[in-house]
Amino acid sequence: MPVLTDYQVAHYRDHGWVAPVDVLTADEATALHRALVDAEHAFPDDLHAASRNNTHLVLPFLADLALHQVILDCVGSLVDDPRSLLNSVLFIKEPGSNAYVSWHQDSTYMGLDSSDMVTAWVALTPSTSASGCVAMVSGSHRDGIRPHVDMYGTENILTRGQHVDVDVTAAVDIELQPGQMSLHHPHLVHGSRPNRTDRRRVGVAFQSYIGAAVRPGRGEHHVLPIDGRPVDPSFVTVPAPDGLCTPGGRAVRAAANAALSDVLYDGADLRRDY
Ligand SMILES: O=C(O)CCC(=O)C(=O)O
Repeated sequence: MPVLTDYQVAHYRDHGWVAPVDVLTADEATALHRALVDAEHAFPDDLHAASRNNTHLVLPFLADLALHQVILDCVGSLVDDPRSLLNSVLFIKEPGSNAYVSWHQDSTYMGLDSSDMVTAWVALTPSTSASGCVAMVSGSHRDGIRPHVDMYGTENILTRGQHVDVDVTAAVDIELQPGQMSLHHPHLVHGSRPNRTDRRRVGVAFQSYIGAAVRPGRGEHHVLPIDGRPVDPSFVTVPAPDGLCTPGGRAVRAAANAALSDVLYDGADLRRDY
């Protein structure tokens, strides 16, 4: 039975997002966050503020989350024949940090030929208005990709600090408890504000699950197959990690991140480390 109700699917089509969806129990999410913190301490060179892309390729517990059946079932209701996961990003805002994410549309720089994809953002700690949850501009996915300006900015944790100028007064704060997720369309304008609480705000964005008909528009894309079915050979398929930050996993992640950086920073004046 599909996890998303017809109402939720209709909400996604209409608004460009749907939330909250329960994926893990609060205890499971808290245990995952603890495992993440342990890994951050054990592997500081692999996991730090400028190294948060594609951690599911070196952390088996995040690969397991990426392939969680509830997430895959939801994705299957929103994407035509999903076959693979493109990337992941750990979006972490430390307590009281000014880190924010400028208003943007995900697929602007993703280098794919189609928007048949969806991002799943899973909260590992409370993501609230006070802690700088993701805010979505409902319905903004309907008019295609708008012009973006690269702003960078030291507190902006988005790669190019890309920014789109839209009226965000009606943006909806997507509050999530640990273990809940939101799903958003690649054309949806969204962003997030600083964390004004004394707790870490941690979310992992699986960005994005892509349909079987999607093809690279430019660059090389490394994808994790999600259910064993074939992925088009125009993509480079990568394995889930066989242990925590193993040499093999590190090599796979490094290649995926290098390719991702080439795609995301195509035509940019400045390339950041992430
Ligand atoms: O986590 C955030 O604050 C922003 C997330 C985001 O931009 C995304 O998932 O596409």
